[in-house]
Parts: sequence; C-alpha cells; structure tokens
Amino acid sequence: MSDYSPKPEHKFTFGLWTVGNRGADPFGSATREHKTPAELVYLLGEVGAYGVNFHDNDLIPIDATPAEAESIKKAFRKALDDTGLVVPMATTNLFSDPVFKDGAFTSNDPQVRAYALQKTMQAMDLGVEFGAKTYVFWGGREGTETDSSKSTVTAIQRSREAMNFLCEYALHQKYDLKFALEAKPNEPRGDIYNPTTGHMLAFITSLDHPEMVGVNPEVAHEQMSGLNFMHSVAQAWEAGKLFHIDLNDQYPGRYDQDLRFGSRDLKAAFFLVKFLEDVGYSGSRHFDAHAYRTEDFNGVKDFARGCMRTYLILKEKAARFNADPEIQAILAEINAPDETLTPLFGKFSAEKAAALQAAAFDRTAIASRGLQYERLDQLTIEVLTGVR
Ligand code: DIG
Ligand code: MN
Ligand code: MN
Repeated sequence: MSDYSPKPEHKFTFGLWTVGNRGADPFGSATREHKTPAELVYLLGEVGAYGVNFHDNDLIPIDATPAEAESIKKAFRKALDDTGLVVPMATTNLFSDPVFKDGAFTSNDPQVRAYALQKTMQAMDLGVEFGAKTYVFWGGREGTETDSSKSTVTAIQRSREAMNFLCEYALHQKYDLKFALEAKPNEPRGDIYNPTTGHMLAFITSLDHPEMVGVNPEVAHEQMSGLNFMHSVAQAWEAGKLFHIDLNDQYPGRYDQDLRFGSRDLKAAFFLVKFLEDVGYSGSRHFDAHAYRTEDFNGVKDFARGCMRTYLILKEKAARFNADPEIQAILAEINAPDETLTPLFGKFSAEKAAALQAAAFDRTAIASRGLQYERLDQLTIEVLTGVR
C-alpha cells in the first residue's frame, strides 16, 4: 500500500475560510460553530497541511479594535509556531461588507474605490507580516446585476488603474510579492468582469507591471463556464503565469460548489494532477473548498484529509500512466515525427514556404489512419480504476 499521507513538500494549503466554513448556504443557516483562526491552524496542523491562507477579515474582523487585532494576531502567530504551518498566500475580502455591494475597484462610487485601495494596502501589509509571497485578487463583487449601471470599458479601466496602483505600492514597500488574479464568471447572480483565466491573461498584458502579475485559476470557476480546467492551467503555465491554483470540484451547470478535490470529476482531476506533476509545478496546492453542510469538525478534517489524499492518489496514478509500457508505446507511435517534413516546420523561410506549397499530400491515406485514442483512453480509465 502506498503512503498517501501529506508532507510539507507536497505544499498542501487551505484558506482559513475553507476549514472555517460554517455550512451555511443561501437557503440555510450555519450548521457549524465559529472557530478562531488559531483553532483552525491547529486543525490544519493535525491533518498534515503545509500552510494556511487568509483574507484580511478571516483573520482580523473588519470592526476589530487595535487591541483585539493584536490579540488575534498573537494567538495566530503562536499557532503557526506550534504547528510549523506557513502562510504562502493572502488576499483581501472586497466582497462581504455591504460597502462593496456595487463592487470595489469597479464601483461607481469613488469613495468605495478609494476605500478598496486602502483596505487592500492594509491587507497586503498584514499578509507580508505573516510571510505571504503570493497575493490573490478575486473580484467577488466586481461585476453587474444590470449593465445599465456602468460602462464595461470604464469598469475594466478602473480595474487596471487599481492593479497598477497596487503593483506600485508593493514595489514602493519593497515587498517580495507576486499578484495572482482569480477569475469567476458570476457571483452569485451578477456577471463578474474578467470571467475566465483567459480573460485575466489578456488583462495582465495591459498592466504597467505585467511581470508581477499572474493568475490563480480555480477548478470550479472555469468549469462553471464549461471550460476544460487543465487547458486553462496549461495555457497559464505556458505563459509563465501560473502563480497559484485553487483546487476543488464542481458539477457542470451549477453554481460554485467548492467541493472536495476530486469528489466529482475524477478523470479531469487526474489530468490536472498529471499536468502539474509532469511540468514540475512548484507552487502551493491550495484547496479552496469546504465540507458538506452535514459535517461536524471531524467531518471537516475528513474533508481536508480527502482533498490531500486524493491528490496524492492521483499523483501516483499519473506516475503509473507515465510508466505504462502500452500507453507509452501508443503515445510514441502517434507522436512520431516525419523526418521529411521536420525541416519545413518552425520559423518561416521562403524556401520552407516553397517546399510546403510544392509538397503532395495524400489526404485519403492520411485520414485513413486510426489513432488508437479509444485504446489510450480505456487504458487511462484502467489506470484510474486500479486494474493496471
Ligand atoms: C473564491 O474562490 C476566492 C476567495 O475565496 C478568495 O478570495 C480566493 C483565494 O483562493 N478564492
Ligand atoms: Mn469557488
Ligand atoms: Mn478560489
């Protein structure tokens, strides 16, 4: 039996808001009691997590007095010291308070936009204080329930102005921080600007400091848009922009479910884990998910253990796939180069263009080739189901 127990080198992290989620939903109140940040750190230490992340107000309530804030931070710091957990990522809650009802950076109210900058700078200070090196921006209210309210172009320009300002703040403070933008198509009814990772990648190119900014794709969010999550992650990776990742699971066509990792689409989760391990992704494996509302805190620990254990099981399955002789033989055969054509690919030249234009292609013969993808996918299923 392999060892599927989490270790620090696996870099499994959870947000305070994930294991601290109290099981409420739009049609039902909380089913679990409140836990303090320190209590949640001890819980994560018990299940074997590597790190813990937070929104500013997960740690320090928005109306806490300075004395209360210091007391909370002291207890949190002690819990980190006692458990050895680190804080790789921090972020700002720019969505829960009613002041953000029309968004934060994109709000029509300049007071809100100014307050959002102030709150974010303070939250960046807090994150850096606890060692965060990645700063996530998720615009839970950066959108509209009616497009009669504001110009989309203006909203995008406000987003860009805010991101440029905050990049400059990080540089001014000499913070060792990278920004990771997290997309989501809607929350809950309003349409969110920059709704997918692809939109975020395009947006980043328009910033003053694009080198500081990457993406934090989340499984559920891309799948809410009907997209192949691993493809979004691969495109971000190929662009050098996969700065963080939010792992969970999601049924298509549903509102954001933040389910335990791998609990719904095991095949998609397999191809994601295979990709991350094949390319040597070295960032946090952050589970932005929460337990079923039916669970007590033993169930919450089961949820957290399940996220990490499934990741490790799929990591082992990916190694089996890569070592399977029949799978690798098929892949080698269907990816074989054609030495007569190899010189014609790559950078353009007039000679290459002339040779390609003069070449004869037997479309019927080419089209008649069978590619063995049914066999390949069946072998994948058999690796996943443990019969190979
Ligand atoms: C929701 O998917 C968002 C918020 O929980 C948080 O801002 C971000 C960080 O992972 N994910
Ligand atoms: Mn989510
Ligand atoms: Mn997320």
